Amino acid sequence: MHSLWYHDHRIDHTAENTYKGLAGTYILFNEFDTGDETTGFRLPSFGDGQNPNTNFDISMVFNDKVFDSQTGLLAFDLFNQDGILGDKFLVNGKINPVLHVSPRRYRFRWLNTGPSRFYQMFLLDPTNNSSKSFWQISTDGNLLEKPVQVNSCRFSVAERVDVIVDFTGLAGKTFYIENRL
Ligand SMILES: [Cu+2]
Repeated sequence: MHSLWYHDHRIDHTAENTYKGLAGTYILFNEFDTGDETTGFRLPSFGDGQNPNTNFDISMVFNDKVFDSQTGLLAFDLFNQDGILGDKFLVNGKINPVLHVSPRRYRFRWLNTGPSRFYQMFLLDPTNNSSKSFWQISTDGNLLEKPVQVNSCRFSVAERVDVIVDFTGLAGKTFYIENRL
């Protein structure tokens, strides 16, 4: 067990309350997946989870939302039972945020909190429109037996994938995490 999450589960209000942001990540380490890249599987270090100089293990909570064009407030139709597709994409509560990384390996813990959209994420180099490959190391079940090199990851609502992206030798470059579903 590694990348877990929790959210409000009030009956008939789960989607709405999660949509409002009542959700969080819950990370577990053990003697193999230690959070310290000098021990165990040597996955990128978690550090204290804050300091960008020691934290190379980063949770990214993806969701998409609708904002009322008049008020700018979050919109959610309580009577729509068919789901909702947002036109704004958020990571950790911010629309289209930027993450500055060092030219090294990172672990990204990707979670889709929905409420309805499936994602297939690519790491895109906009200068030549190519996608950069990376390593998938888990499904939302657990770590995979071996890392798998992929060009994209697909994950549906409430699912998680952990990936390793190596930015070595890519100083000064920009990449987009792009959903193509
Ligand atoms: Cu749940």
